[in-house]
Amino acid sequence: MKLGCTAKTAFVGLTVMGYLTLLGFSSAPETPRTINIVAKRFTYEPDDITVKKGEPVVLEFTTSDVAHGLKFKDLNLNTRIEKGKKNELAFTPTKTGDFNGQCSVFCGSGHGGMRMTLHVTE
Ligand SMILES: [Cu+2]
Repeated sequence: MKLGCTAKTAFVGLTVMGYLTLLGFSSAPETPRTINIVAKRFTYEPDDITVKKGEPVVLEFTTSDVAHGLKFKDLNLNTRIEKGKKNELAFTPTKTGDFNGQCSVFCGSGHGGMRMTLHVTE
């Protein structure tokens, strides 16, 4: 039957897409990539991340001690990292380069040195 055949083809297609996704190939570039980052006095783990220009990304922050923040002045991004919750910063980089981020919520003596580097590649 024609309809059944189409359904089967669609199913096989979806299955192949599933495998490709598992292998790290995504057929849906609009699905944001998630990077988990843990903030603590006075660092981020990781503190050096690389993303691609035009690729939507979600930075998912948690703090393991007090509230922190993260600000990329040159990218006009700023977020608070509150205790006991996941703090998401979603964006799509539109320019390449190396960007310096720093904690934007006063968190103690090392606050001024709490930094992160974001690399945006082509
Ligand atoms: Cu701070």
